[in-house]
Amino acid sequence: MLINSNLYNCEPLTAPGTKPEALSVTEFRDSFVHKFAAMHGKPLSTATDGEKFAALAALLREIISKNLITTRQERARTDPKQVYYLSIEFLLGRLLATNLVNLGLRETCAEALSQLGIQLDSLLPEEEDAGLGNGGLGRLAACYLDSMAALGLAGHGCGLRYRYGLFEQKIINGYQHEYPDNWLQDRSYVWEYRRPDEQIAVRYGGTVRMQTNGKTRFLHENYEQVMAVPYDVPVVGFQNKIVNTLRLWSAEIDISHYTCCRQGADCNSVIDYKHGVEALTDLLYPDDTHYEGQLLRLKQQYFLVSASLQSIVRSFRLNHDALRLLPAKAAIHINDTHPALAVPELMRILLDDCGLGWDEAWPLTVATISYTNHTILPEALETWPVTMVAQLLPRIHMLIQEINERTGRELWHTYPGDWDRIRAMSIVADGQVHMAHLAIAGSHSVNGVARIHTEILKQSVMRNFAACTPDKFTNVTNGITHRRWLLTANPRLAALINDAIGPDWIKTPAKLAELAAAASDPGFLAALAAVKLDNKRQLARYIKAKNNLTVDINSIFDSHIKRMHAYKRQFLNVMHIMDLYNRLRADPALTIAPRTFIFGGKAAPGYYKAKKTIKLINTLADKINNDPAIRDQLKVVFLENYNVSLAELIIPAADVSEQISTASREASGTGNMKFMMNGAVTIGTLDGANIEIREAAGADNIFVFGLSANEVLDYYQQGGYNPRELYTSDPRLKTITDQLVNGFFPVGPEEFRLHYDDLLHHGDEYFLLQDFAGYVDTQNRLAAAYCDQQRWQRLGLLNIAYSGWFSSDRTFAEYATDIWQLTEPVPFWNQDQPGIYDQLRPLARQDVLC
Ligand code: 26V
Repeated sequence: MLINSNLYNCEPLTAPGTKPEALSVTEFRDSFVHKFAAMHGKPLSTATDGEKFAALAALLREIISKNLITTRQERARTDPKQVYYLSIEFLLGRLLATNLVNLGLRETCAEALSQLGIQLDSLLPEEEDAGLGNGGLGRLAACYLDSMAALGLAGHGCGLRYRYGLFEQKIINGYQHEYPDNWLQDRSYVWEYRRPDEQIAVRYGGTVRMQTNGKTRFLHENYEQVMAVPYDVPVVGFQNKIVNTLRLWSAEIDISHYTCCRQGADCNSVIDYKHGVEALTDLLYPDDTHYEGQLLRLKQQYFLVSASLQSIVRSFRLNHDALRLLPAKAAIHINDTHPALAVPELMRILLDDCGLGWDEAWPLTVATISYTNHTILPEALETWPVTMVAQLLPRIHMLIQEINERTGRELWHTYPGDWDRIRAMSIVADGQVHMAHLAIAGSHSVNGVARIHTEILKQSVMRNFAACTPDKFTNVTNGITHRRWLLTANPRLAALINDAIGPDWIKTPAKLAELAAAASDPGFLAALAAVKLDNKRQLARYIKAKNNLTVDINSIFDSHIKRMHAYKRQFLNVMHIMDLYNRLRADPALTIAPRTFIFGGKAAPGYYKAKKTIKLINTLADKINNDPAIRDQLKVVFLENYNVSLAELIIPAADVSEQISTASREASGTGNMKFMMNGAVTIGTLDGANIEIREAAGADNIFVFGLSANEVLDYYQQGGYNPRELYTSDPRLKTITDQLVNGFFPVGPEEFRLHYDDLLHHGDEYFLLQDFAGYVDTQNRLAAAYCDQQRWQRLGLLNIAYSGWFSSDRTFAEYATDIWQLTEPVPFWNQDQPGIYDQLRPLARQDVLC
């Protein structure tokens, strides 16, 4: 096999049949120079990187704008069914590189800039990450936008334009400190289009009066009105000239209300009103211990839902007279329960604004809305106090009560006399509105995000609903966009793959499977190793710059990057590192496969234990990194402010992907898929999508350990777990656990007392002591595999080869055909190559929980 020795100067990554923008290098360069001069009025030679970035983004925006207009014109002509993906979070990250790739202009741009003495790579970090999400749920939404545009579907995101995204994390003395993420820098976002002419009024508070003259009507009066102004962020399709939009709503004052001040009204109340309105979309809520009682969060949810649905129905009515066509022309998808008020809001619009009767409106609502659940963690299942809903949203409250009564009556018919079951399925119970129950009642489809997750939903938290309406429940295993996570984030690997199998995989990621043939090609495996080493070198430079730590690029880069949470078990990883360290200290002659353990992740500001885990990792890092006795065989790194851009740097450089959640707790995980696609080998539990990764990659190509989901659930239900017994019987565990409080760490005995107590006195809820031995054994097996480099590279290669099924193009095609029933063909899915993904589909097994 011929390997392109200069991986940077490969041919443009253009798939046959696709249409990159027709712009030569010279044209691009001249347009950039022109744009720069017009924008900044100064010589390019005196420009800052920030100014060059602004000009480049503006130039791309022009190209994107043209495509946006033609996409809209084409859609107006063909009137396809529209998908609206409602999500309180969209974790976009940066858009410059991905827009260049999707336009087919990355190489053209890099060459044009280099002719001007500018490095494209040095401009990319000038863009602020759009961090409008907490983690997996928000990033998933962003991946889906990319796939919808790539597949040419008329799909739009609907979200909120938070002025501050997820907080910026700084590590000071080992502790997390939170700072506001001022991503807009008090300017406008380079990619967005503000559309004040399409603003929508959203109403809060007030009273509802029933009017009966002939027909019963409900009049909402004395409300406070807030204007929702849309900002459209273009979503560029992959070399297909399609541009969809992510519509982000921003809260602004209703100017008619505001002018009262000048006319002598109570100025204080007007100022309060202004501040209240501006606060509405100021801040993204971090996943905190619970949201209950946080009025502003409920206001945000309704703001998103009301603005989006009014705008959807308005644009539907511009083109269609018959409301009965709504489900045929619009699919409204709610990403978790945060937008579940879409159910009563659509009812409100259909009943109060459009004049339909209940029996017409309800079937239309259910046929239009679908819902994805993303967690079974009880503390994350949303409820809202009925009194709060009634006060803030009086008409919505009436509708929720009505939906509750009617669904209750139907259940009574199905299960006469079974009050316990009916109460358990109630939307309103114990003074709370249960958002998941509302979402299930008002949707025609409910799905989990990995096979095991859907099964657990059907057997536990949603079992009554699944028994009652089994056809509503379905699984769609998550996916990630290979265009961002492989093609854009790992250009060296993408180039190597192109050399080996050509570029068709970019359009049809299932074709990555053709790479498997190279598993016995030592030349290819060596080239793969060289790419990984280059990526590791790049990450090592970053670690040196940020943490002032030198790491060995030939050591195993073992990465654990995700939100900090007890169920994700960063602490189990720490326990293994402590054990390795203890072994090295006990035997000064011991030589191990050198390892660099890389952590990254934010803890919710109110999540005390997760913040202590960050301190624990950093304290351990200080101890190990400064201990000459271990001869640089171990390094521990915590990289601050984990975000999408940092993930794009870490994942291509990782050898090992840590996916070690307590089985049954991680709904799917998506980081696991990104690592797999970049050739990192997973060490993980049989949880979430790890199960399907194992099936796709082959059981020999992933390292699995730990309790099964069934075993965990049995322990939760029946008890019988005895962590103290493990502590006394395994000397390694006794040592590590005691070290948390016995002065081993130079921080005082109370610093990690909570970790100690949770293991020994609070039942070890996440089964760390139980899974420890299996984890250590599996880490040892993994290290042995790494030492056989040929074998290791083969493992990495097979992971890449079988990762195509986890492309969000596959996921989206499943949503499009099974849930939204889009009539338009989904390219590359059910048309070009029927069955190509089916060949890769992880085996459908009955014993999913075993
Ligand atoms: C929210 C909260 C809020 C209250 C405190 C604890 C807590 C814990 C977790 C969450 C997140 C809930 C929703 C979520 O982000 N789920 C994630 O969705 C991903 C995309 O489907 C999936 O890959 C992750 O496994 C799942 O945790």
